[in-house]
Amino acid sequence: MSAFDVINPATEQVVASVEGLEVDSTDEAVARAKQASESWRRVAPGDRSRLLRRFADRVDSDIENLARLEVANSGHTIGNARWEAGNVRDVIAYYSAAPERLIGQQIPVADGLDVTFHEPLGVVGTIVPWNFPMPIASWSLAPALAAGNAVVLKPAELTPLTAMRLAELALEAGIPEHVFQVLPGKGSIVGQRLVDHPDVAKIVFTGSTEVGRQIMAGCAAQVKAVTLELGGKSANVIFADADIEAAAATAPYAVFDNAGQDCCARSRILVEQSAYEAFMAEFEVAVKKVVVADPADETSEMGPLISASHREVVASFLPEGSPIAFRGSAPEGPGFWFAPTVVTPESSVHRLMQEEIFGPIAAVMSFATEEEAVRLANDSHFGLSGSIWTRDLGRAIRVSRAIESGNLSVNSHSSVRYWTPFGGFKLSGLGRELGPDAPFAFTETKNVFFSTKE
Ligand code: TAP
Repeated sequence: MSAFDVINPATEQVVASVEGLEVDSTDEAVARAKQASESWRRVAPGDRSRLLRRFADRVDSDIENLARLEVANSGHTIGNARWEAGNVRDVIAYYSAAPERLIGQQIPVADGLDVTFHEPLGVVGTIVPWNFPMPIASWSLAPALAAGNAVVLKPAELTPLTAMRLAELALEAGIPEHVFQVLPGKGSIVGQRLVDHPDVAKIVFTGSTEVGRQIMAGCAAQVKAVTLELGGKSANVIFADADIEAAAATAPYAVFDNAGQDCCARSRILVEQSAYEAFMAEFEVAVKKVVVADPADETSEMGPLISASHREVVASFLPEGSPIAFRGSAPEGPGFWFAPTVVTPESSVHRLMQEEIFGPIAAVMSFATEEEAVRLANDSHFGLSGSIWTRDLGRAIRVSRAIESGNLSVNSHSSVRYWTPFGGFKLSGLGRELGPDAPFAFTETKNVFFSTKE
């Protein structure tokens, strides 16, 4: 074990010191999880449901504490952090109804009875990034537990604290020991070991496309199931017939929320030429109004970036001579602050239009026709999210069908809903999380034929 410091990104102060696992201790945790999974899968569906409901209740009574931990560890605004803790409660409550609904099929056959069972996989490994430590953890752990699996969760090294608290709450709720374990440590050690370990039956990974590729290759060696939630460079497409005032007022929050460290950030804003000037004028006012301040302050709308090194990466996207249109403000002094910034590159091949920045930089371009809007929106290796603003219903349907992306919203920037499926096209990922079918992704389908011949 080796200890590492957890830093508050708004103050640069040490918040806690955490013991990181090594390969041996990861193996021990997986062995405990494997043993625990044998009894957890046999817990009666109604009892598994009840335990998960109690877990959701424990999270509910700890929301303020979890939120404060996330503000200190991740620099999330207190308002966002409370929403995130509430999202964990709701996700666990939603999937607490799944154990009694893992319904198989009865398929007509001659001379017998044919039925399918949804068997748990055993041990599920989930690897979580630092940008939304709580919700992303719950999106896999809740349906995986509901389907009768044990879960080993590796939080990001920068943000382990809320996941560690969730494991305590699970125990307090009566979830048996070792059914849900949190394993802090390095991705290259703990994460890699979960990928390589033969007793981990599935990996759910959320993070960068680069690491996702390595994980998929590691899983391929063992023909291990894998779900990947990767990066994004989503388009916010605004047609001239839309409510331009509403589109401009909401666009900053669709990209600068969580300081732009959001895989669903609408970081490419495409505006129809005839509305471009009007939009930009209102957008500038809205961007300058974004309150970038101490995330613990109730009025704060945007906090700092996660780390000094990430701020350097974000800043590297704006060398001398960058096409900056305007910027908002950010506090000075300690903390990894970065002011919201709007750029207007001339071509969609510019790296500001192509690469995921994962920071508060929005790129705006204009288009002339619906066809060009769709072409520009699809001119990306990613396909995770996006928005379409128009009052023309036919256009809304045509464009939402034509954009290559897993999650779109029309005349809004809807965030992820736990009861609808979520995931990406192209380099944004593989598989889907959330929605009613998620627990089935943590099972193997078994088909059994019972002969009725005498
Ligand atoms: P990554 O560097 O990819 O890290 C994600 C997680 O993987 C961390 O827990 C990390 O551990 C671990 N990891 C790193 N190397 C590993 C390896 N070789 N084997 C196993 N695990 C390993 O991403 P990040 O910087 O934390 O997050 C930012 C990226 O994630 C962005 O590109 C963003 O778009 C993407 N993201 C996507 C989504 C969805 S839903 N599609 C959601 C959030 C983030 P350490 O902490 O030790 O590095």
